[in-house]
Amino acid sequence: MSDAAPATSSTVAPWPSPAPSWRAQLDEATIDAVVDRLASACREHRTVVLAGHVSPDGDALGSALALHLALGAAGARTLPTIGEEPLELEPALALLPGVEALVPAAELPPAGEVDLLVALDTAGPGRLGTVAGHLDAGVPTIVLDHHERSVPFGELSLVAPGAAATVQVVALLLDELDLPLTRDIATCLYVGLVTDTGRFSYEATGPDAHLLGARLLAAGVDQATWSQRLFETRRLDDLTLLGRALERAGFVPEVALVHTHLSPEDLAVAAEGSTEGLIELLRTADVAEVALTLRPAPDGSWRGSLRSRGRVDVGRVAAALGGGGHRLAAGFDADGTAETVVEQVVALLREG
Ligand SMILES: [Mn+2]
Repeated sequence: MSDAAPATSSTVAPWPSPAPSWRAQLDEATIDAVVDRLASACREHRTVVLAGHVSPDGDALGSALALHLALGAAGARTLPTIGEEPLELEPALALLPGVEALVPAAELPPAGEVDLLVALDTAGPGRLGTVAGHLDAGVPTIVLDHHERSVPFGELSLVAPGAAATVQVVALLLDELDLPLTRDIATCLYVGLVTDTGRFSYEATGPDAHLLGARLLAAGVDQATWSQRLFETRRLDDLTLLGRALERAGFVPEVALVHTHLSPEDLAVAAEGSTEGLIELLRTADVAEVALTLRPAPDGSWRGSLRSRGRVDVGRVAAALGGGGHRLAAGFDADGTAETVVEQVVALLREG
């Protein structure tokens, strides 16, 4: 048998190593510099603002709170924050350990009294919301992120587009800092990991993401409770809206488009309802290559959302309608009746 032969059940092959492949995307000297900076912030009891992006998700908030709990216990004066007011957290995220320590951005100390700003899961300075004022005022800034199209900013930047979540970068640093992984810290990291990987299902979810998940479970994360809170709980109004939208779903076979819209009356009936997840649900239709939802905006126009299963570039369609996004997920605003907007989308899909 030659060396090049693939492993079969009769050959003895080593198990693949789950080391994070994305670590190669980071500059080792910058990792060392960030670790040094965070270690001295703890040693010297420095004031460190930890800011996730506005409209925070599990990854942004989990990253900020994990660092708050870990660096705070090690001596730093940590101020976790989100640069928007009023800050409305998803109900599950409002239960994260350390969430009570969140500081309203308006109550942060002035820039002159902040030693370090850590920007988390923020693809650009704009995602910091009002906390960007501290960046502009020259507070030394560390950026930890995993967004593909991150705008480089800050003095030290660790951006790993290959990582599935920013919490993976945070976990790497906590490891390098040799800080203990408490159950609370593990819970914050786990919530970021499980939400940004779509429960370990998205393409960017590598073996190392599973390994980190295993380490977090070993630290005592109550995964069943968090899974219920994050993925198995919806407001009744949300379900009412989803029901109405699904009942109205239409199909255009020629371009494999499944589409639906909500009316202002629907939104009035379920005033607290969110259509979060509707578009992904629509895309699960076996006949769908592309899914489209239209939601009425307060000014009488439509907010359109598009999703593709992979073959069709919906970013192109949204751009042609004056919107934006990327290949698999995009959005646009449009005027007219729902029917005419659907017709425009169909015409653009036909061109592609
Ligand atoms: Mn993220």
